[in-house]
Amino acid sequence: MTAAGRLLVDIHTHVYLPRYASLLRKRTSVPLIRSATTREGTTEERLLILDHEPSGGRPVGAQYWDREEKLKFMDRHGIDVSVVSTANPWLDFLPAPQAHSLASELNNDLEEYCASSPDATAQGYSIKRLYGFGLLPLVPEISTSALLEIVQQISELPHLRGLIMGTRGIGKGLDDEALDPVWAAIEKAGLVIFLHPHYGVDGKAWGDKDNGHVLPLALGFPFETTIAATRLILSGVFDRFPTLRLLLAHSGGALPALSSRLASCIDHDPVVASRLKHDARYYLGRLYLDAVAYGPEELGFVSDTIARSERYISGSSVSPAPDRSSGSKRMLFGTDHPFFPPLSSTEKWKSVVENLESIDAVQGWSQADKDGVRGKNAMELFKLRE
Ligand code: 5CU
Repeated sequence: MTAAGRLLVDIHTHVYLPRYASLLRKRTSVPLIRSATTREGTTEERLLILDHEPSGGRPVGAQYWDREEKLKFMDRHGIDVSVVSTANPWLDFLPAPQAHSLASELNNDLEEYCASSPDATAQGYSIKRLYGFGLLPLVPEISTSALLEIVQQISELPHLRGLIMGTRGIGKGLDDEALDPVWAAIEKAGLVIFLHPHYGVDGKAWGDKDNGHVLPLALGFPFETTIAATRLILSGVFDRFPTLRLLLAHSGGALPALSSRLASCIDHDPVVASRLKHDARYYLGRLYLDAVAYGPEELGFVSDTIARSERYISGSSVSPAPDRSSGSKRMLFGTDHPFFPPLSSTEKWKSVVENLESIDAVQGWSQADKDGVRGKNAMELFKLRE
């Protein structure tokens, strides 16, 4: 039996539920799944989700949709509990009525996927091995009432503890005032929003060289998250909804590194300077960030930028040195499974091992801080103690 404080919880792990995968198989434009013949003459399925996907898509298989494969992956890496989310591009490409009905069906599917999963063995706690983030039909022309209905649905499904969303909102991005009733409902329901990229940034920035997936994934994805989260901060969402819980993918992208520059640009802009209640750096301390950064120095730095937030409470006389340990409380382990599989067959995935080793090697994090990032923070954020 594992002590509950020592559970390993993966909060960044994806699935294409069977219903979603069947939809992708029927499509003729991206996103889609197609059958292809390999050089050996066998048939395989290939996934195309990104614009200009290199080499006709990537091979996909059961690890993308089969729950048994998720559990096997968890067992192989010692992961006790996963909070699973539908992978990008969610429902973004669908017309509003279809996005609405599919969101509802996929949320019920994910509830069943989690509710019927095995129990995790934790001393004194009764928990499942799988929990989930639901989906909202965030597409143009969707009505506010449809969005609120789905927030309500998610809040009533006992194994869904949040929702995943991309950066486009209902067409104008996440700083669109039309989303205020949605933020209010999510805040009231206590659901965690997992903000995840899909579109990257303008592909022209990547030049002509064939660098495969590297630039869009390493830079485009995190920059997209950086821009979306910054627009949310600038729109005053965290002043209007101070207890909204937002979890950023890939350790918040470049936001931690650029937050003081952002604060300075705001200070020098007469239009924006009076709009926010706090210095921009304050809002970093209101966020949750995954620990999918692949390096201990990055994790340590990110936790510093979270920790110093208290310095920037307007009118506060407190000016403590950043306490890396307190910053760690808002960081949570993730794997990005089933993405980033190893290129050759190995027992454990390098991408997972690197993130676990990084957590272990952060200077200034105590054993309790590391246990927090590995699982205890997730247990608290997602209220996994039933
Ligand atoms: O490799 C990729 O394309 C991806 C993706 O699409 N989504 C994700 O979460 N990670 C990697």
